[in-house]
Amino acid sequence: MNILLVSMPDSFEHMPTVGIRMPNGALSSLAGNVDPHHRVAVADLVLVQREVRATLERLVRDQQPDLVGLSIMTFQRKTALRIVELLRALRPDVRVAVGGYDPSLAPEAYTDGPAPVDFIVRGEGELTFRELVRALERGSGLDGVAGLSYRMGGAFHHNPDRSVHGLADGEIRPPNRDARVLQGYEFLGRQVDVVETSRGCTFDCSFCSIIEMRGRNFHTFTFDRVLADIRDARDHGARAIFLVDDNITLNVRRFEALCQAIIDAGLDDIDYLVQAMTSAIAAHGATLAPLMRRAGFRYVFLGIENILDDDLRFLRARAKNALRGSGQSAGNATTAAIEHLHRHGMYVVGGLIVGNPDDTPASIEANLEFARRWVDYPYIQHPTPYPRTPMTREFRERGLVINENLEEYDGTTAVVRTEHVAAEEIEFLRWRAERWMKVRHMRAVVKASPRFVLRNWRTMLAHTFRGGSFLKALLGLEDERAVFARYRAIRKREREYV
Ligand code: B12
Ligand code: SF4
Repeated sequence: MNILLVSMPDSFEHMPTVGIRMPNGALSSLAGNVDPHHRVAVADLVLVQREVRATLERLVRDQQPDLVGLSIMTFQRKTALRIVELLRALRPDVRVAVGGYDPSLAPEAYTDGPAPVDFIVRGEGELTFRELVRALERGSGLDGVAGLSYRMGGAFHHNPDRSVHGLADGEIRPPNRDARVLQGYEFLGRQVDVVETSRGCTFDCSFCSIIEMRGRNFHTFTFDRVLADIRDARDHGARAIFLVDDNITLNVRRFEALCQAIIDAGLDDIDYLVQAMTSAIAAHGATLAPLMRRAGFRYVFLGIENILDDDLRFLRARAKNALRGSGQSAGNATTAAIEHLHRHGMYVVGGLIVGNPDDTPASIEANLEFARRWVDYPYIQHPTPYPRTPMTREFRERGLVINENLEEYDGTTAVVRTEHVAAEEIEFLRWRAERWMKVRHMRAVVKASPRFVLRNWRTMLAHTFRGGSFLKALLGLEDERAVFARYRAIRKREREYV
């Protein structure tokens, strides 16, 4: 069978495609997990953001797919449905499967409406998709494929959920990177890839989709497999690797051992990026941070979420930000974590969420000020009501959701207001502060990737200051409100990918 797997082209503010174009880890994993006699092609459409239609036309012509699989986040739903329409126009008999967070958590969006699909793979996909492909090949029934929803006789059938798979048994095979048919993955001048070492998380932050997606659990791949996967990514050209684990810092001793294993295997010539909890880094930084640095870790995305206790309570993120054993506030765990990372030469990407229901201009400003002072690259978002998260329920009950355009649910568009501040004002405050934090980080990028900056500094500045000009902003000659309005209009136009 010919299978084409695609991820959506939609990107968001903090992932400017001039310097950051990541592969979607789900697709190469799915490609590695169908039986080897199938011909699978993987296409990350973020690599061809402005040529989506032409690329799909070419891929459908070249690959002649019998089955197309789409990986979709919520803010990509509109693009995904348009792509389904396009695929049906290009190849009327093609069968379409969707998977990922949005189809898993809002399957109804894909069964009715303008572009109904044939199959929805809910939750973890490898085994469900493998079994789906086998059943289609054999022409056998689909009712035994756990985790699958499928169309039959005009109606949609939802099979029971598939339980989350333990990862140590080798049943989920390694990714197949040879299936990729588009080139150009990049993280600030280096070819980048993604690798998983574990899946799941046992916390339950109210904004996070992961708990509804797979429950509260934590499963790990063996180090042998992880190291082989890193080696494979390096053999395919990667010089930067993002470990996309949901929460690798749940087991710090294992993480330390992994760093040591990376060093011992000579895989420390790669720049690693990772997501981490502040509490874990604060508590274990003295031993963990130096090991991380020796293994090659360069950027650490810290889930700070917020520096105020009331906000952390709302986000259900107090425990993961608490400085263990001291009973001190979350802010303290954060600064202790940042100090450990900085002491060992790593950069902190600061994940903060501003615009929670009871936020005031002062509470938002307190977080922005913290980011200015402490983080190297800001990753500040607004709370976004993704399907079925606890946070979504609360925002809806309090009547605070002001925007139902899902393509704007990208994290940097404020689609909810607070009890005290309008959504647009929240977004303005974040936008105004973040531009300067991003410029400041360019110095570090120059040091690490001078050639990349030489080639791209104009485009990078133009992206950060779109709607206005860097020079005018620097000289204080711009009308910030007018530039913000133009920036939002540009963002709206950018969202038209197909
Ligand atoms: C790594 C990651 C990123 C990375 C890399 C993204 C990439 N290119 O892959 C970066 C940092 C760039 C990123 C950015 C964003 N992300 Co992100 N990200 C994640 C994270 C941590 C892990 C995803 C991953 O790779 N897992 C490993 C793979 C193997 O698992 P998987 O993706 O779940 O895929 C499995 C199944 O879903 C399924 N599946 C997936 N696709 C398909 C397709 C088919 C056909 C089939 C059959 C099955 C299938 O099978 C796969 C294998 O089991 C998740 C989850 C989390 N804990 O926070 C969030 C998450 C996916 N991100 C999310 C969001 C919102 C974003 C952003 C919009 C904003 C943000 N919060 O940062 C941006 C936008 C990205 C962009 N395109 O510009 C949300 C999605 C919520 C939703 N309902 O849509 C999540 C769930 C986090 C959350 N807030 O809850 N992200
Ligand atoms: S710690 Fe991270 S992965 Fe775990 S629930 Fe919270 S945001 Fe999600």
